[in-house]
Amino acid sequence: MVRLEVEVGGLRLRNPVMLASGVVGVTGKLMMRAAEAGAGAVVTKSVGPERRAGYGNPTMVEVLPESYINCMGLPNPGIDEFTEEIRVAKRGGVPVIVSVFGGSPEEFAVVAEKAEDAGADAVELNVSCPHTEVGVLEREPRVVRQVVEAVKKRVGVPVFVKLSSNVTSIVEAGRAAEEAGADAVTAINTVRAMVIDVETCRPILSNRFGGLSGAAIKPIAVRCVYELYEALKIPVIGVGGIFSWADAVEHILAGASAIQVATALTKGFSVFKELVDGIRAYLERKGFKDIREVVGAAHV
Ligand code: RRO
Repeated sequence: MVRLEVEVGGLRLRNPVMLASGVVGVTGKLMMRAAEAGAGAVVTKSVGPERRAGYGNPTMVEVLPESYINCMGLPNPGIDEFTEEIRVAKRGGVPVIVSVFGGSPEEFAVVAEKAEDAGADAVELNVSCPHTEVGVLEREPRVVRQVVEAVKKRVGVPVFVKLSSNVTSIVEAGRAAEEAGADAVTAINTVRAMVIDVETCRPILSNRFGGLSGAAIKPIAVRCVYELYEALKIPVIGVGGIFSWADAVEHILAGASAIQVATALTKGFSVFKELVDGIRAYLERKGFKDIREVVGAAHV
């Protein structure tokens, strides 16, 4: 039997396939469904201090096969109302990681503390939304450091930091997170992008800019995971363009201790079992006993 259990930044997972932050993480019931379908952990949609409506439609468009640009605009009910969804999600029986954002380090810390009080097993700091005023500020390594320091002072659960590729050096942001005490980094958030309608001659999305996710960003994500694995001591969680077991294995070979899926959920919840079974079959075929043997194996 191949061992698929992993430990990521102090969190034990029955398998390395997590639900990424995104539209499925808006309700506790949907997160329970992901857990029942085989996810090793679930991450909520990002939640902030106050209710936010998000942007008007259109907020999502398919631009290439299995690739979308979204500009949801951080819609969320605010952490006080969201605590009920966290409690429901916990019934799924796998770790619940609450994705947190705020307009300042202090706001991040307040939201993270409330998430922990509601039962979050870890928090993932969203310092990387590609198309909001919040994200633009926080991508700077200096601000990443301030946000992580503020949150680490306030919570006892593991702190993950979700990074952006929309920077000169993702490694600099990763180093800032690590030095400030982050327990793991997640790479990557969506890639800042745009699509224009040639008939109306206008950008299609209401916010003009959005974040590209899915198959089109996998090579960017794998590159980022590889660079972070090489530079950091803390674990890297890989996300970006994972639809098949081979996509997942590519991230793991680049250095991901666990992986996340979001866009692949457009194919249904069966993706969790397919990925777990596929990773297991790959390890067996290659003669490995433990998934940890292949984490970062692409590095010489
Ligand atoms: O809500 C969004 O528009 C959004 C967020 Br917070 C994010 O981190 N990444 C993304 O692609 N969309």
